[in-house]
Amino acid sequence: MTDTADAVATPGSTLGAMPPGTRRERRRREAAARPWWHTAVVYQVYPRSFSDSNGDGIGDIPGITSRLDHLAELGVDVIWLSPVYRSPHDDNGYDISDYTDVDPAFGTLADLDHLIAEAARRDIGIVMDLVVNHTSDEHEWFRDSRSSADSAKRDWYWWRPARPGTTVGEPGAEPTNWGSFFSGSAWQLDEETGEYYLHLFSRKQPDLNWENPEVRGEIYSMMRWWLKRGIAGFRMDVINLISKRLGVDGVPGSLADGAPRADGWGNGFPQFVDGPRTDAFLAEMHQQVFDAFPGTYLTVGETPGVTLEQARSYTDPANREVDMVFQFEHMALDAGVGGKFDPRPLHLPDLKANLARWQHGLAETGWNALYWDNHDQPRIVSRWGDDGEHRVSSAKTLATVLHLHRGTPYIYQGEELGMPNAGFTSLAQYRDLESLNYAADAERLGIDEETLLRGLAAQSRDNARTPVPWDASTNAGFTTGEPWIDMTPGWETVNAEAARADQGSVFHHYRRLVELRHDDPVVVDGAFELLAPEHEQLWAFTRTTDVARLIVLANLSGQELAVDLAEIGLDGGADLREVAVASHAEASRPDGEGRLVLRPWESVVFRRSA
Ligand code: TEU
Ligand code: CA
Repeated sequence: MTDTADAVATPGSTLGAMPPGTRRERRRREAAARPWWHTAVVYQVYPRSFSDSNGDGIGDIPGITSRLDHLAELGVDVIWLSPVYRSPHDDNGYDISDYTDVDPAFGTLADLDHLIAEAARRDIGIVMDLVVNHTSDEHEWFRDSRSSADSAKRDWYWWRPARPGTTVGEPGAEPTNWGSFFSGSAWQLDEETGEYYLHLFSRKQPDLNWENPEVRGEIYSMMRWWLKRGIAGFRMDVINLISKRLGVDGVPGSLADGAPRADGWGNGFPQFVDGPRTDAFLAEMHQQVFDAFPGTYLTVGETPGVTLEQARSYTDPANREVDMVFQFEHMALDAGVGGKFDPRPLHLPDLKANLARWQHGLAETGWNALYWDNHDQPRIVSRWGDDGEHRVSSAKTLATVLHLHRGTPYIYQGEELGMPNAGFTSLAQYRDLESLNYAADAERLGIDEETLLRGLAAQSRDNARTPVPWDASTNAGFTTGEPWIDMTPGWETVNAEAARADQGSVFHHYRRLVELRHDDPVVVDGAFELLAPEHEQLWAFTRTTDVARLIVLANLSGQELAVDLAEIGLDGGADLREVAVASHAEASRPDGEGRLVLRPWESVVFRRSA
């Protein structure tokens, strides 16, 4: 695929020079001081479930464009668009068969250009999802690669013969014992050529071989092609899995087995997470794609299993790799011995300690990406909040503590409405490949139906993938057809129209948090300090610059909580008066003795000059 690099357009540039005073013009001013994405807030759209414009029950790009005013009112700066590329949708688009075309289910390239232009008119950039650890098995590259062992593209993927001393196709003949992320082996036998190909995710998602420079070259030119269309950057799918550890047993190109997992397959993480050439590949990508446009684009790597040290290396501006990464340590804090579908209660001090460690770990070098929700995680208000009596205040308080941490916050569609989990009660309601594969494996693992349904109800990715409720009309205005997946109950009252009309709603709380990040440098730059780390209900921390200090006090329980401010290291607590943002209309304030009583799930952020 050839391209002329110099023709790259400035993100959303169809509108030419920016009128003074626009957010982007302010960003240009601030860019001198810091990268624009330090003050940005990103909103993730999962196209399949956002808004359907043609009544086929599947969300699409014109549907997204029709809802841009909702995002403009929320004040977000960037939309992260989950994949809309041509795809057989085995994994809802994370299995791409053509990187430079839009899937008809979502619309056309012209629809996407229109979305980019309409978003730019509202000062919103579009970040695309880059899924290049693997392609679809229906991508022409893989069709060519599997066509014969002598294919010129054979080495574009990971092909291996059966394990020595075994019979092809027999259990145990897989080249390594690695298990896939989606249950079962990570290897699939190709009957035609009698060899196995690697797929860390589904069989229809064969891994690309990044060791091959031709593969990397094709990917970089594809990325430059998208930059020309005026996008604002990339979210990079499982980007720390692209370098596999080779020859650990001294045999060139060999791949080593992993220690047994709960499901009996091997844990290959040590062989493909943060592999030996990941930094080099990311640096080469930056040099080939972004170097010519310093400070223009936002790049965020999705990096399951990443360590803090490795994240600091990936996000160190001096290394010119990526701007930030999504870490997953906090997302595993409620996983039991049986894994994610064996949930256990969260111990709040663990969560506070984890985020604090990443705050301090990337304080000098690197930058955090902050999130509770995305299309792979259950909804936070049900997971670690209270989606019953205290749904609104717990959603607000969870938003406050996340958005007041240092880093770039990500809001997932519906999170700004305080949407709860899907509440599915039967297996038939689930659509997600990971959940269905796990369910299919449950019997072998001795998991009974009731335990399975409980685990899925708590942790399935489908909890995040039900349609966004826009109003109280049929199917909450998501579609005039039959939704591809069931609606989350309660949409008659929990919907965007109702939330925008109610100043006390979760929506307007998120709008205020976005505003605070845009207007108050302490939110962006303030040094982070956790208070009362062992407290099991209170989440308290400060953000301090030489100008001012923000004091965040949040009650993450359904009971009233009395806090002695001096006891948690807040001297002069009694004079905390100025409230920057609060979960309740009438924010609780300290009494004369510096004692503060917080209502269930109440949070208050005080501001005082340094
Ligand atoms: O997710 C990678 C990833 O880490 C998740 O699969 C995660 O392990 C799992 O969902 C948690 O249970 C990315 C995409 O975000 C996901 O939607 C894709 O399915 C996956 O990569 C493969 O592209
Ligand atoms: Ca549609």
